[in-house]
Amino acid sequence: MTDTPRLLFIGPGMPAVRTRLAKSFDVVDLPADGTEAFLAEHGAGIKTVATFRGIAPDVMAALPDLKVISSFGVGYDSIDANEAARRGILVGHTPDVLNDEVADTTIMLWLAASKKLVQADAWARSGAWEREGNYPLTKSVRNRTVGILGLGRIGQTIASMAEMFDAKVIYHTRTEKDVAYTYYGDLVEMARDADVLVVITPGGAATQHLVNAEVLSALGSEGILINVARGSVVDEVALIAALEEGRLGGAGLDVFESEPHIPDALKAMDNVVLAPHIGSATVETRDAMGALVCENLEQWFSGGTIKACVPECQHLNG
Ligand code: NAP
Ligand code: 8YV
Repeated sequence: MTDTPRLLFIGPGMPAVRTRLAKSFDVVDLPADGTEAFLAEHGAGIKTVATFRGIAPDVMAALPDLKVISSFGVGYDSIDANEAARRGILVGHTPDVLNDEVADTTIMLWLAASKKLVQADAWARSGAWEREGNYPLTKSVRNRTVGILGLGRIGQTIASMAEMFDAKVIYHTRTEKDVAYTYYGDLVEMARDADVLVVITPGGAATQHLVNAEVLSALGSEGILINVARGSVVDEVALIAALEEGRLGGAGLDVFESEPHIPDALKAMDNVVLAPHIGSATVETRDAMGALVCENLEQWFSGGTIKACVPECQHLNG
């Protein structure tokens, strides 16, 4: 018998996080198979969850004593935060510590897509330089209009970095922000004026297919789409059609609708740069995210509040 609260660890996750949590919590792992039977036996009494892949509604429902969920990642579209709030459960996430990393990845994708780094690399490796001569010229990234869909923590970091490339930054969000950039209340109008469209909103129902065929056509045959948000925000079928038909110039994609599946059509295109959801994926940033997962739970253990709470549950946080 122990006084330490029982914690359900939903992985696979970082071993260092599990080890640190085991110092304060009685950690049990959610098994990959036999989940239902496991929860029927152990669900009652579990007060805390640390998760690296959200929490399914049936798992949350099978935890009647749950008080806090600490999630790895800033995006929490795989957690029903409204249901958690209704049940008085705090949901923690990992904002801010990854802003620079995700912005760096965004700029990398933009530069790679515009300056055709991947294709030029293939040209160099294949011997085409010797056989066929210099790689064709690309378009400069300087003095472009960069439209940012979602000007939050990460979007604002991307905006600052884009300014270093002499970009004119414009943005679309539901509510106008107190910033010097030009606000567009209409996404299609913004896409029409942008050379590059960066998508960095949350995922989930509210942003499902916000970037549709109309937005992509407005961005245009010279335009570049960069998606570092969630695959669900962009209509992937419409994206493939726009690229195939030349209505969109190119794309840099870190996220996809059915990860880890990437449609073969995208893989076959030479005007697309693909990344396997690596926006925050460096040792340093993942360590910082893992530490915040622990801090959220440790703070709750000592005082009943968490350090980084999602807005839906903020009213429950002390
Ligand atoms: P944030 O600070 O909450 O910013 C979200 C921004 O999106 C806000 O400006 C918000 O403004 C806007 N927004 C929300 N719903 C919208 C809608 N329906 N239409 C237009 N704009 C909308 O979040 P963040 O920390 O910057 O993170 C953003 C997202 O990036 C995460 O939720 C996650 O999905 C994604 N992400 C991806 C990676 C990766 O590895 N690729 C890494 C980290 C994060 P309004 O509320 O005014 O609309
Ligand atoms: C992580 C992310 O790759 O923070 C987010 O929302 O998408 C990324 O930082 C993801 O959370 C890991 O599961």
